[in-house]
Amino acid sequence: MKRRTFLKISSTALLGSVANASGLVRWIPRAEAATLNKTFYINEGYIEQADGVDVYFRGFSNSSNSLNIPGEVLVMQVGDTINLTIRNNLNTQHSFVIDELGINTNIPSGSTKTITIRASNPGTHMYYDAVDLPDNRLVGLHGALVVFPNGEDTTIESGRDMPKHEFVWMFNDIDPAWHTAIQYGNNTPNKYIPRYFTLNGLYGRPPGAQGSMNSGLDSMADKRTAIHAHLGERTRIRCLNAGLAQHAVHCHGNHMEWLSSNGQQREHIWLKDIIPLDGNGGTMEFIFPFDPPPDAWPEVTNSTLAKAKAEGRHFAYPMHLHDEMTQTAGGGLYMFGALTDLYFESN
Ligand SMILES: [Cu+2]
Repeated sequence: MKRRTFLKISSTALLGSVANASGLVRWIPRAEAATLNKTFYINEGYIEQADGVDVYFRGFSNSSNSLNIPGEVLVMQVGDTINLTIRNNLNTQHSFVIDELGINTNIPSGSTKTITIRASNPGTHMYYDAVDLPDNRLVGLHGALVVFPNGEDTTIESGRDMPKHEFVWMFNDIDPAWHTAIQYGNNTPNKYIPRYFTLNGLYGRPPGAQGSMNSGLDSMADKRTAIHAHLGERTRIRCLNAGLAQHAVHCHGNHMEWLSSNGQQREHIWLKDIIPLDGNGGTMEFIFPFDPPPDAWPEVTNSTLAKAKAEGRHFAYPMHLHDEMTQTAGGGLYMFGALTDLYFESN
């Protein structure tokens, strides 16, 4: 039997291992379609959680000795082809699935498969392993595919101008007892009790919490998750939920422009302070406009932002979840869960 590749990822090592894993999406539109090549490795290992506990994960990773949770965001534009090669380093069978694109490929233990990805419409999709659904998706075998319009189209799906910044927020919830059962091939417990809630695999320990602002562990210190933008720099955030819990995504500072849920464009764009995100593979997209927050005092203007910067302060507003379970997280992790900050930057 093949030797298992087993990784122990500490919070410091994690920083390197998630370098391209999540968050900020950079994309320069092209007039010509392209063929892109990418390789993932299905690996397993332990990741230290915000409270110091090691939890077992599997991930679509960027090398044989890394563990990426979630997998790197795959980015393409309509007309492109991605040839994705996946090597399964584990002694269990896995798969690669994107429901909306009709992709479902089995990858037996120790084998390598190449999958061709093409998309005819812009959108946000989850890729995941559907073996023993939802088990392998929950233990980390998931990531996002972002499809942009072809390079000549400067509008987003709702007919608005392309935003200045693009981010992916991948949510997950983690019941360590389930992870352990899946690791050993045992039946999962009857009850699912998530103890950890993550955003792009990271925690939301706020500044001041013991050990916080570690960029390998805390989303607020991660520039691919916490959002930094100037006034007026409209930012699209594509939320995906690999976990089972439904969420209520709440932003401070500005109302959000609700673009879509589960791939369905909304006919009318509502301004909302809370938007639902379905569990079990749900998606939701919104624009955070980075307008001056109404009624804020001091007012948020380029001059108050410059003054704050000179004094070493910043204007940041939180995104957190308005669902009870993510706040209590099994009773022990209040507000260390899936939250991050939106920073208004000075020019
Ligand atoms: Cu709040």
